[in-house]
Amino acid sequence: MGTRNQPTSVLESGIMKIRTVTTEPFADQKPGTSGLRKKVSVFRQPHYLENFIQALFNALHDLPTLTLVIGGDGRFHNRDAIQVILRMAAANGVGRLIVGRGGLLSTPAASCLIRAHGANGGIILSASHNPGGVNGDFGIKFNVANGGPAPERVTEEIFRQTQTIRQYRIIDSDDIDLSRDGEVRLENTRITVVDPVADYAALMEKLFDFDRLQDLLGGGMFNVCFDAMHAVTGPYATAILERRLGAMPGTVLNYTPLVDFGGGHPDPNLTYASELVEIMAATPAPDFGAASDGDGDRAMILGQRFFVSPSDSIAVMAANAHLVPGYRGGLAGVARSMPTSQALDRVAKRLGIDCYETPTGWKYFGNLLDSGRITLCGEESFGAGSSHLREKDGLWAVLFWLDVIAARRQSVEQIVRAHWRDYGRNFYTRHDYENIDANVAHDIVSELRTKMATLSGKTIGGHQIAKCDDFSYTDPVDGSVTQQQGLRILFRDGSRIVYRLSGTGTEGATLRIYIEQYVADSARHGDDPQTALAGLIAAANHLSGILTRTGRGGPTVIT
Ligand code: VG1
Ligand code: CO
Repeated sequence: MGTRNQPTSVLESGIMKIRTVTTEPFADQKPGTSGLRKKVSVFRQPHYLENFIQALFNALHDLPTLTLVIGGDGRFHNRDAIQVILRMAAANGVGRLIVGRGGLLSTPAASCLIRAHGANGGIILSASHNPGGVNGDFGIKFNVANGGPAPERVTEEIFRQTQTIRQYRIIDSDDIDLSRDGEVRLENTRITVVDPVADYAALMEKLFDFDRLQDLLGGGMFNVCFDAMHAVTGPYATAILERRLGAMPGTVLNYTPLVDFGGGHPDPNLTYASELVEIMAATPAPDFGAASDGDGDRAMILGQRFFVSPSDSIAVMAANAHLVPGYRGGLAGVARSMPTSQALDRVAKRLGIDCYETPTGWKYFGNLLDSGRITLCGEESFGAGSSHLREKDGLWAVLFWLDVIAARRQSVEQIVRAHWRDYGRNFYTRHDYENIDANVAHDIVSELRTKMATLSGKTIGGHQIAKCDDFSYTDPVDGSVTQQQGLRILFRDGSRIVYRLSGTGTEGATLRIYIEQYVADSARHGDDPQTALAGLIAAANHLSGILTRTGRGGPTVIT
């Protein structure tokens, strides 16, 4: 076993040593919306990574019986960090580690491997949609045995451990060779290096009609452009779209994962995925465009000169799920994060199923999926997923859309417009003010909170306010309560303004303003959302004083 690998011989020559290193706690190791995210320079401080990993191991029990999946999105520090984690896992006596070849795993593929191998959890090295490189961000997410992000009680326990940590354990050894599949032992820890794509691709084949997709993509009549943004989905999209389904070579752009994502910002939205946006805006353009984020759990869907709002995307997927083999049996229920538009609620109503409203972050969907209450769920931030995994899944969403297109033989735009005609249109936009002064951001939010107490009954932007609150969620499965998840102004006609501070940034603060208004009249469905929502946008800006308080001319990103 593992005889061809260097570490075995190191072990045999007996020069490995478990060291116990003395350390001091760092105050700032509290995981946010999706794991611990910091600047690379923060993570590279002596002991910083080690402290967090030891805190994680301290929060787990029976380490020798555990199997953990490990991989990352290939960003700067991925390579070094993974070696440290392997050495610490061995020093702590973790039973088995399943590692993606090259240290790579997309977030959905990690979730898939945890489930496929019955592992107890996984460590994903990623700061997702945040920029990478030596001056960029790094991150660590911990997933549990269902394959999903650790629930709050687990992240709280890890954080608690980081605050009292005094030592960590690590082994001195050479780097483990992660370039080839196979198995090695490091002390008592069995380390298996696996193909990062195989299990995931097999799962996709179970859910979608690959013959139909092959007809669509391999015929040369339907062109796809998938921008992997030099992040982790390149190998997945190339293997599945080009090699397996016969899409033209060159379908996948920027397919090599690079440590700095080629200097880009792997956040698939209209601002940062500008290369794809330009390609899809040209004449002629490919029939279908998509881009995914750093760790592959998000996807932006575009038609020819047509943008699909992520909230609409989830609603369209739910309404068409019966056309996709993996979902032919029907949807048990659906869920969306609170700021996501209510387009999904309309589909659920028509289908006669429940639609749950959760706080932002995938961890809140876990219990609903595990208990069989829901089959499909999503967020306005370009994340959609289903019971096939416990993470949002970018390439899955792309395959889902393509399978629906293959079944309906209609363009992206035709499908979305037909959906609006059928259900009405929930006009939606999100304005992000990135990297604003943290004190200013907190002042804005606390003043809004005070102001909101006096707003109910008033009319702003031409809409009468029914109620204002700070969103709070009680999990229907375990009864856990999560508070202060976003300030909501709810209007009588169903329109909404929501203010929320991001929990994934690493610099200053990011204020997100979410605005929604339902329009039944199909004559207005072609309007530009910024125009259709102008009244509410102006009201939201005025109420928060965002422009004057920050001195900004407008949002950093408009979705
Ligand atoms: C953002 C999104 C949220 C998503 C989270 C993680 O969080 O709004 O919907 O679940 O990122 O996505 P926040 O707190 O910045 O709004 V990923 O793809 O960065 O792991
Ligand atoms: Co992501």
